[in-house]
Amino acid sequence: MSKTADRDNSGKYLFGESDFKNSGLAQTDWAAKKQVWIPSEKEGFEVVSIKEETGDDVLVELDNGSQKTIRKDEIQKVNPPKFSKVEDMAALTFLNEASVLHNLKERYFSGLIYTYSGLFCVVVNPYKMLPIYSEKIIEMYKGKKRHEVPPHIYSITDNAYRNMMQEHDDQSILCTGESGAGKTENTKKVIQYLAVVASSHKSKKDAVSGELEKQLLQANPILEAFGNAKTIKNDNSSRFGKFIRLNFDITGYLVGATIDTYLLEKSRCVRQAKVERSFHIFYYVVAGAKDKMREELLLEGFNSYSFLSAGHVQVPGTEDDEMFTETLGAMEVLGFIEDERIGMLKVVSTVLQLGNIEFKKDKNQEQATIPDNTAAQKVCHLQGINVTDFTRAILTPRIKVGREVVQKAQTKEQADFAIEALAKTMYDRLFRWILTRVNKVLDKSKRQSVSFIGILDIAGFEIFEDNSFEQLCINYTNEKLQQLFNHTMFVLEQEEYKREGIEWNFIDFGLDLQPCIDLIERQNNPPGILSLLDEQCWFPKATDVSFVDKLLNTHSSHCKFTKPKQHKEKTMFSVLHYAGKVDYNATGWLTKNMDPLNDNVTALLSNSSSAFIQDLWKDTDHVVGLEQMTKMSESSVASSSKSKKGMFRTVGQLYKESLGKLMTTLHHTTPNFVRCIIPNHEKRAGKMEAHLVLEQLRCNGVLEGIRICRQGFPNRVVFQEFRQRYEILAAGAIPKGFMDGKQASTVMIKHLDLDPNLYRIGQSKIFFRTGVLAQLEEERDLKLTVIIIAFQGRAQGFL
Ligand code: AD9
Ligand code: MG
Repeated sequence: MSKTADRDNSGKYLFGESDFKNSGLAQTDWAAKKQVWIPSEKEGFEVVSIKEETGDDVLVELDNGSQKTIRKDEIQKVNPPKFSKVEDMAALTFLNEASVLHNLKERYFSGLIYTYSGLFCVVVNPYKMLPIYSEKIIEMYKGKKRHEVPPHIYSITDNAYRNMMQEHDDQSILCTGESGAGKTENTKKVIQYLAVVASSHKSKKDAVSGELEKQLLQANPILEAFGNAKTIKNDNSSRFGKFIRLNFDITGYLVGATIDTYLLEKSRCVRQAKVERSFHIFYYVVAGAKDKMREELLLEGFNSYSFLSAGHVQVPGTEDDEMFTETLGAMEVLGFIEDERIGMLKVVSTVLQLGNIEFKKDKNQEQATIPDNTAAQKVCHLQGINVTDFTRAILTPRIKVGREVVQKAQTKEQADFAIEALAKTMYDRLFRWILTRVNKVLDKSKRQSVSFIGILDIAGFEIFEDNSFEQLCINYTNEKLQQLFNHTMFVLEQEEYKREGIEWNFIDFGLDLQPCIDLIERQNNPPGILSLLDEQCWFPKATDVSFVDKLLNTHSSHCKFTKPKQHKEKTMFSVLHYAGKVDYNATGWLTKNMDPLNDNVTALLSNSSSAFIQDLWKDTDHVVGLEQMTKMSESSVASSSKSKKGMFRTVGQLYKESLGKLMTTLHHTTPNFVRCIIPNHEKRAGKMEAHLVLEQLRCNGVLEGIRICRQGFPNRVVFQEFRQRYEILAAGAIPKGFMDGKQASTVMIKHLDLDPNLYRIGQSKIFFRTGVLAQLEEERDLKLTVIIIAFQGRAQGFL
C-alpha cells in the first residue's frame, strides 16, 4: 500500500509506525524458536517456545525461563512476524483466537482501531478523539479500493457507495457490538462520509442548498435526545435499534432517507437503575426551558419528579441546558413548527407529571383514591382532557364483563400499574411520532431513487445475569444477522470457487443457525417460543410459570433448548444460541408481551382538545384493554373475546414482523459487517482487557467466521507470487526458460509432496487450507538461513 498519502499526525493512526515486520532477523528468530500461544489467565494467551513434544503433550518454556507441560490441543500456533499488525486477519496463515486477539491488541496499542477480518471490519473503541475523521481524511478515502488505503469505516462506506453506483446493487452496513462499543459513533461517521461524498456529486445549483444533507445530519441529535440515555456502560447509550436507509438516484445524488427504529426501552422513563438516567430530553427540558416555556409546560425542579429516580444526574462533559438549545435548533432545521415543538415537550412534561400522581388505599384497603389531585390536574391541563373524566377513567373505569359494561373500582396496585403503563406508552408514541415526522422531512424523493445504502445500528448479542424478554428479542435478531453473514460468506466463497473452477462442496453455515431461529420464531409444528407465549397470553388462567411449563413440554428434546440445572425457579429456561447458552427468566413475560393499557384513558386522549395529542392517539385498535389488565395485575390472564384477539398484536408478533421486514430488505443488499468491540468497562483510553475482547469476538461471530473459514481454503496466492516466493523450495523442479504460471505452480506443488487435501489449484491462484502457507514460510526461512550462513562462511573464507 502506498504510504505517500497523508503522513501528518493522522498517518500514525491509520498506517501505524512499525516497519520491523519484514525484518529478516525477526523471521528467522521466529522459525528457530518454535513459538506457540498457550492460554494465560491475565493476558488471554502468552507466547512460549516448544522444547519437546511427546505424544499428546508438549514441554514449553515461558518468557521467565520456567518450563511446563501442556496438552497439545491447548496450544495455538504463532504467526510469522511478517504478519505483525496485519490489516486483514484473513491473511494470517494461522487463523486462531490467540492470533486474532494478539493482532487486534498490537494494532490498538499503536492507535490503529480498524482491522479487517475477511468479510468483517473490526473496530475497537479508542475512548479518545483520534484525528482520523477530518475532511482531509475523507478526501483520502474517496474512490479508493479497500486494499489501497488503511482499514477504516470510510473505506467500507466508500466501497459500498462505489459498488452501489457501479452495480446498482443496494448495500447495507451492519454495526453490531455490545453497549458502549461504538456502533452509534461509527454509524454517524458513515452518514457524515456519505453526506460529503454524495453532495460532491451534485450540480452547483443543488450543492448550494445541501438542505437534505443538513437535515439528515440533524435528525440524529433529535433521535438521540429522545432515545438515548446515560447508563452504567455508556453515557450516551441508544435505547433503541435503528436502520437508516439513504436513497440515491442514478447519478449518486442523495434524494432522501428513511429511518426505522426497533424496541425503544420505554420502561426507562418510569424507572432507572442507580447512577443511570432517564432519556436525555427529560433533563434537557427541565434544565434548559426558560420563563414562558417553563410556565407553559408546567415544569418543576429535578427533585420534585419521582420518575427521575435520582434527581439531576449529570453527564460528564455535557451541559443539559446547552443540549436543550441544540435539540431545539435541530428541530428547527427539520422544520418542526412551534406548535409541534411545544406539543412534544408537553408530552415529556406530562410523563414526568404522571409519576407524581399518588394513590392511597381507601378504608377498606380495596379501592384506590387520589387524596391530592394537583398532579392529575396538571396532567390533564397539558393533555387537553377533563380531570374528572381522567380520574374516573383511572379509579373506576368501565369494563366489559361478558356482554355487559360495568364500572369497576380499581385497587391501588391496579391504578399504579395503569399510570406507569400510560406513561410508558405515551412516551413510546411520542418517539414514534417524532420518527414519522422526521421521515416526512427526509423522504422527499422528488427525484427517483434507484438504489440505497442501509445502515443498521442495533445492540449485539447479550448474555446478562438476568435475561428477560428484551434479551430474547435482541439475541433472536443477532441469530438472524449472523445467519445472514454466514450465508453471505457461503455465497461469496461459492462464487470464488466457481470462478476458479475448484471442486468443493462448501457447506452453507447459515443453515447451522436455523434450528435456533425456528425454536424462537416458528409459527407451529411445533410452535416456537414467541408463538407459545402468544398462545399463553390468550389462555385462561395462564401465568409465566405455565408458559415455561408449556415450553418444556413442547421443546424438551429440541437441540437448542434446555432447562437450567442449578435454578429452582419455575420461570427459567435456556436457549443455546450460536454465541453461547443464555438462561432466560420468563417472569413478567405475559404482561410484557401484551403490554396492556387502560382503554378508558386512551379514549379520552384520542378526543383531547389538543390536535397534537389527538394525532398521537389516533390509532388505538391494538390496545389491550382493561379487561386483560385487571386480570394481569392479579397475576392471571383472562380469557378474552375472539374479536379482541383478532385485532390485537402482541409485542413479540410485532417485533417478529418488523425483524422479518428488515431481514428481507437486508437479504436484497450486499451486506458489509462492522463489529464494534469495547476494550474495557471503565470508558478508559489505552486499556484492553483480553478476556472481555475474546468474549465479544465469540459473541459477534468473528470467531465463528474463522471457524467457517477453516473449513474451506482461506489462504490464496496468485501463481506468479507463489512461484516467486517458494521456488527456492522446489529447486531444480522447474526447467529453465518460459513456463506458464499455472503449470509451474502445479510442478512445484507436486515437488513439495503436499497432501492433496491441503490445497486446490484454481484458474489464477492456489488455495490453501489454514496453516499450510506458514509451514511453507518456515521451510523457506530455514532454507534462506542455510544459504545466508553458507554465504557468510564463504565470505569469511574469502577474507
Ligand atoms: V449502545 O449499545 O447505544 O449503549 P454504542 O452505540 O455501541 O453503545 P457509542 O457509539 O455510543 O456506543 O460509543 C460509546 C462512547 O465511546 C462514545 O460516546 C464515545 O465517547 C466513545 N467512542 C466510540 N467510538 C469512538 C471513536 N471511533 N472515536 C472516539 C469513540 N470515541
Ligand atoms: Mg448506540
